[in-house]
Amino acid sequence: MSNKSATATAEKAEPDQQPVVSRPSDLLTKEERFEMWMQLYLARYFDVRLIKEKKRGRLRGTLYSSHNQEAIIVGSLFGLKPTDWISPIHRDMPAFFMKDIRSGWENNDRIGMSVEEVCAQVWGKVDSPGRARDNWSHIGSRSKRIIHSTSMLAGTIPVAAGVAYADRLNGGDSVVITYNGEGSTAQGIFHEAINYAAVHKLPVVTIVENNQWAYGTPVELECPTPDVADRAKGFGIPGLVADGQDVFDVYDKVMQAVNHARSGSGPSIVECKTFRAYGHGDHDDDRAARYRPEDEVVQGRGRDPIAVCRQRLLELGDIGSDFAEKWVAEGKSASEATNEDFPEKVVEYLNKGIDFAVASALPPAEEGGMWVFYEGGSK
Ligand SMILES: Cc1ncc(C[n+]2csc(CCOP(=O)(O)OP(=O)(O)O)c2C)c(N)n1
Ligand SMILES: [Mg+2]
Repeated sequence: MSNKSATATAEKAEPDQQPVVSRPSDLLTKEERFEMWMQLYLARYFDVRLIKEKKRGRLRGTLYSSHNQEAIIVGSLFGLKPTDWISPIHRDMPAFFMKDIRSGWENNDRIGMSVEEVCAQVWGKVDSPGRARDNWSHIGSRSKRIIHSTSMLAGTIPVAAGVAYADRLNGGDSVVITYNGEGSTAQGIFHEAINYAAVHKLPVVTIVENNQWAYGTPVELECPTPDVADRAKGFGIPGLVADGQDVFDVYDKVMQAVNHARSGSGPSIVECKTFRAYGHGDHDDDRAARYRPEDEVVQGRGRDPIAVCRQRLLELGDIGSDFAEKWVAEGKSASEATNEDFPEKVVEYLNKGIDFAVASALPPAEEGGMWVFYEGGSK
């Protein structure tokens, strides 16, 4: 796993040569790096706040926490073109509203869902994309270029291959990013779909969020090779390993894969090594505390992506020491963290989404039987 510093490694250049830049993140500006840090807080706050809302009794349904895995969401989305496609899963709920957020948090024209829509989905309200048919990630949007999420592990990779193929036939240059837990990688469809993408050199980047646990199964009972990314060798495609706690390392590895895909060279697997902070869902938290050794959990939560990013910004001189004690959200569970641990902008942004969701109505009961079968028209 690469933990090298982000200092530019420009090789000694002849006067008439451009310096060789080895990492895409070396080209990020100070403002962009700071924006990535803010986005980490936003993803974390979404999680913290929803857990609080549920504890307060204002929210029902199962939550699938992305706590400790935010660098994967932010680092993978940050370098995409607005027109690229993504297929998030249960663990990536913030990705639905953070896709293309770089075009402006308040930009209504960006090609990603709004925080209001996503909160309405979580609350199961009429203004949600799923109109209360589900309260979590089973949503998508063709216009926002988000492939509908499914519960079938690895089930979106073949869809991603199809979307990529169609886009290529239509003369597009889109890349499709699929997100999967390491628990997806022993599924037959994982292999079939990546094989298909490799044979046809389709621009599909398969991200594996290796958080060490698939429900109650540890990764060593899921995958026999040291790195899940080793599976790429069988398809003749690149298999990259990123430090999933380091947003800049994730960005680097995903951008390498994205550039490879966009240039017509085909798919890649990017394994992001991380650790699942809680149970599979909050219904599993008590059990997870028993099937996972305590020291492993403490260690796994020990490198918080928010702190890793802050440290990097301090080293680079992007922020001063006054920021060292500001917004200390890292290492805090949802019950420990307060609004003061987060930038005001983040709290306000999410408040708008939650206020919208709470105020939104439940759908009329008559809708219950609708849209189960095809009723004509197209969407
Ligand atoms: C095809 C398929 N088989 C089994 C399941 C049941 N299932 C739901 S979650 C899960 C484990 C997922 O592990 P991982 O992908 O690592 O996700 P994480 O728990 O880390 O979010 C399983 C086996 C499923 N959803 N789909
Ligand atoms: Mg897992």
